[in-house]
Amino acid sequence: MRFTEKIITIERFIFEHQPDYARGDFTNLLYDIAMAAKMIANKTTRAGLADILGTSGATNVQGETQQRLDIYADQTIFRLVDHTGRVCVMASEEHEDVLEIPPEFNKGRYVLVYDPLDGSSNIDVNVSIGTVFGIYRCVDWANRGRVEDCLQPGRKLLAAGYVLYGASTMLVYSTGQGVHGFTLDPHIGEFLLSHPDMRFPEPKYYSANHAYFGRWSPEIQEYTRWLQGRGDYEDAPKALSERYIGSLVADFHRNLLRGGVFMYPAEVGKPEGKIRVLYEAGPLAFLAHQAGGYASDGQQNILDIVPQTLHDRTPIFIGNRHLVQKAEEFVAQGDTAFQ
Ligand code: AHM
Ligand code: MG
Repeated sequence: MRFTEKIITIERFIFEHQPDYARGDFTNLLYDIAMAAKMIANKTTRAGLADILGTSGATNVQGETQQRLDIYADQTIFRLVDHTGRVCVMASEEHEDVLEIPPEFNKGRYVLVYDPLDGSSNIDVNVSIGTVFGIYRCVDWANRGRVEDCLQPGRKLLAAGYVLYGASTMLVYSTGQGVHGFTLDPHIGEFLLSHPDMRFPEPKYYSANHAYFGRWSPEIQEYTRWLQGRGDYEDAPKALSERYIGSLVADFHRNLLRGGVFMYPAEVGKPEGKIRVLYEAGPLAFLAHQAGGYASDGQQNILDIVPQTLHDRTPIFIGNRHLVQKAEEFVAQGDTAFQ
């Protein structure tokens, strides 16, 4: 009997597929993120027990203080990485300023940006949520550890990925050599390669919060009709079905597996949209590109946006390349001040 399906742990995969420039630090930083993912997953699966064991900030029956999950996720990532000598600075969506490396620890060459737990409206209702991360190299070794190290365009990312806390926990990442997905086996505590070389297939879905339809520009409204296969368009796609979770990681992940486009466009009075350039749009744009897709703010490639501040936002269209390019065509027909 011959077993053909290999079982490949994330550790082995990262080690065997590390980019040429990667020395131990880069590879170990990815391990650290995988470890953080396991620790956060361990809490998210118990989230519903908070009411029984004690609510946030309260002391539970075991005498432990319950923490909000997003704060736990934020601190877990920081505490796993700050003392390793691998990064010189971090930035988290949860903090206004950069997270400096404590003076007693060495500063490495890498920069970690992350959204510890995205999809805040879904945290307390047992709906999928996610962690998003990106890794850059510092811009100036001699002065490493400044905000400038974080304010780099997505095009400069060395690696990016996300963790999806869903029916199972998945870690999906890329170091610029394709996108690879791993599923956590909770019984042995290992991420195992389950989705090698992920590419957007022919699209099935589009994802948008239709409650905002009235706040979108006429061109974006028309774009949604195009996605639905309505109107008189020769190049209309096969009518797409709508799916929207309200957790960017989960919406992106589904569209990556099934094909489709996610959009959170500009709105009247909210031209910047909602999604953060540094912690959400940039890393996911990097993954989309690696999976044969594309991400745009409606006018330019998200990967070209240089964030001016840590918390800049951007409109976003992300998914199958031709669907995103079509969004750009519609946007170009309108008033560019209002996409
Ligand atoms: P958050 O960072 O406060 O969690 O917000 C980001 C989330 C995304 O995950 C999701 O795509 C979007 O907000 C949903 O927003 P809305 O509820 O306006 O549709
Ligand atoms: Mg977020």
